[in-house]
Amino acid sequence: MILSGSVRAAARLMRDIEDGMPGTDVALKELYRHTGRARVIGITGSPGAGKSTICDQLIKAYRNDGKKVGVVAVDPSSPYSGGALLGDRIRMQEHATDPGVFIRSMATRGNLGGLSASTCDVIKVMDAMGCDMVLVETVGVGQDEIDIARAAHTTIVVLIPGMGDDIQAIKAGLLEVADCFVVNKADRDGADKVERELRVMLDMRGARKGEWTPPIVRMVALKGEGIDSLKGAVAQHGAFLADDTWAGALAVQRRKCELVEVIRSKLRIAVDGVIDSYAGGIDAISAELGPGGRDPYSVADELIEKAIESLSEKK
Ligand SMILES: Nc1nc2c(ncn2[C@@H]2O[C@H](COP(=O)(O)OP(=O)(O)OP(=O)(O)O)[C@@H](O)[C@H]2O)c(=O)[nH]1
Ligand SMILES: [Mg+2]
Repeated sequence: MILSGSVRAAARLMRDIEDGMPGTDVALKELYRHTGRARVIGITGSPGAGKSTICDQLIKAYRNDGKKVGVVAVDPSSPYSGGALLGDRIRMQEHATDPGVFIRSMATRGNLGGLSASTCDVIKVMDAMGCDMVLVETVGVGQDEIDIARAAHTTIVVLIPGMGDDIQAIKAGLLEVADCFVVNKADRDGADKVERELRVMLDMRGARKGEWTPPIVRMVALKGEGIDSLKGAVAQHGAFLADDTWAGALAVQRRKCELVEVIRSKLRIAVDGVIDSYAGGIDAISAELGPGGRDPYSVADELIEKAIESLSEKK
């Protein structure tokens, strides 16, 4: 159904993945063979940096090329109803009626197996649906977001002027996952300074031979300025990834992350299931713990053992 382009079937599966419904595995196993065509582009950066505005510009640019575009907006904190867009994404809604654009929002709600695992699954569905490009917007704060960035082929890190010392903290975590930097809001003072600081950091790291050096693209996303350079940088990185000397190793690296995610997610769901089957759940189990009672190590062993039993029963 999804392979033949049924948007409703795909939307339902993506909602089930978000809600952590059992049984999505069956569909994903089927779909997997049909994935691998889409280019996945992560867009990350601090809140309000202009990620959605950049996404919007990229959607326009790729649609002009006749490409099908999927967008996954990952919002780690604010709760909102499934499929609904955050206020700031109203701009993207102009694409909502375009049959070549699919937009999904992911919230932590219901993501039993972890946000990054379910985001990866949603990306796969969009890939199998025939999306040429999948844009994934995340707020670059936590480990989840960094894991999601790793799942992308190309990760764009968005910085803005006036971040002060924050830039150091943000860059430290994101430098290693960045394939391209955007200095957005270049219409404001301080864009030069951010760019200079970035160059110093990149120079300090030093380019190892044959390694990719992330380009720095200046943008005024609100006006669409710099979008062609960004598109060019993404295309260049794509060509680099396709280079024989790197393609194999990078693909294995990405698949390794993927496998670890799936293992973690399955275990987490299984253990949660076992805990839920106890009357009183985790609180009741924890109440038995303490120096005079049971120790957490044995209890954890017991829960994990039961979880593994439940997994083999499911087969
Ligand atoms: N001056 C200026 N403002 C911009 C530019 N790009 C985006 N903005 C504004 O910055 C604000 C935040 O933009 P968004 O695209 O929503 O930023 P975001 O990173 O997606 O924000 P969150 O998803 O909330 O983290 C909006 O008011 C935009 O209009 C720019 O190039 N220059
Ligand atoms: Mg946004």
